[in-house]
Amino acid sequence: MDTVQYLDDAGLPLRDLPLSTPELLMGYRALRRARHFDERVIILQRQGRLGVFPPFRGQEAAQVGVALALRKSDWLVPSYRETAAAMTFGMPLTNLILNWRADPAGWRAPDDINMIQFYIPIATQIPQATGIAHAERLKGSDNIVATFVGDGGTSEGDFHEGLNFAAVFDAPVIFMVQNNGWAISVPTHKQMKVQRIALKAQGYGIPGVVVDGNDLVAVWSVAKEAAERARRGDGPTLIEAITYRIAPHTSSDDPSRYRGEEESAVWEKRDPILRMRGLLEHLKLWDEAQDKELSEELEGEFLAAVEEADQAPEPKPWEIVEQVYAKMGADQKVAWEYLRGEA
Ligand SMILES: Cc1ncc(C[n+]2csc(CCOP(=O)(O)OP(=O)(O)O)c2C)c(N)n1
Repeated sequence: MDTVQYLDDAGLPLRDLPLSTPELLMGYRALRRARHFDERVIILQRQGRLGVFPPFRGQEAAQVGVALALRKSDWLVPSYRETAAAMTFGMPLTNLILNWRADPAGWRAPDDINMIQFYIPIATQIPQATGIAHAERLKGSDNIVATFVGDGGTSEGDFHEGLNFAAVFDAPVIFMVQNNGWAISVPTHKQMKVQRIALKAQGYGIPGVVVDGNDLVAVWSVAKEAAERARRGDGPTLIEAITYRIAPHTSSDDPSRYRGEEESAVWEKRDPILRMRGLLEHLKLWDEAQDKELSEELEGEFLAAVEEADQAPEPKPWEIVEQVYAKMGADQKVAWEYLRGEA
């Protein structure tokens, strides 16, 4: 299968670009904003001011490109690594910080943002994304759903069920697989026989596309096509973004236990942000002064979000079960009363 790519490793265009100048600039800002957040929250985590965090360094383009292809009324159904997609889709940074502090106040998206909370049990988001998409279709809307899963997640039964149902019912979903080479310590080739995850699409009778996941122009354009297809009622698309998890699996992981440094050094050279910056500089759209100004702006935004999160009231233990169902079920109520000390 061919890999869709627009930029070489230095960011020089390999062919005509399908994006406008304002889009290129917006894309670069979104990448930098995501990287800034990722770098800064790791420091908070090391200071004991954040819980376990799953970093996404190196995967910004694969996430941002999909989020930018969505409309405000669409849905984002992310897995735990998709903080970059969430913030680009509009999730406030304060919520994200509270979320990774395990504060339920950060779990729920504001009412005008159709994002479901980060899914931790692998691939459970897939059938749910399909269900939301199917429901939107039954309601007669043309809203679509974008969901994410890792290479490891594609080995789960939920992945199969969700894709099959979506294919059969033409559910408007973008299934974005970030093939980042590793499922914690298990390399992709040790857990599947197919050469390309996008080939799995054939088993469901839907299009499968392979894209250079570190090339924002490529990811965004492929996601736009998949979004248009879903919106006009032609069903789901499976996208495999070839990328790499430069960072540890989470803030608690030590990748030197299972992989060599040479591997990530190769991928550092394919950094999605440096490539996009290379492109903007080549097109004379960006310079050092603008970059410095952007860094200052991002730091200001980040510090304001931290301050707001720091002022949030201490979460109460029983809040942890309050958002499971809109109307509390019997088991949920028992847990809630127990945690409130009323049992
Ligand atoms: C159902 C389930 N089984 C096991 C785990 C433990 N677990 C957390 S992350 C992970 C690996 C996932 O790898 P991948 O899907 O490739 O995503 P990545 O972390 O690389 O983004 C596992 C097995 C879990 N969270 N849920």
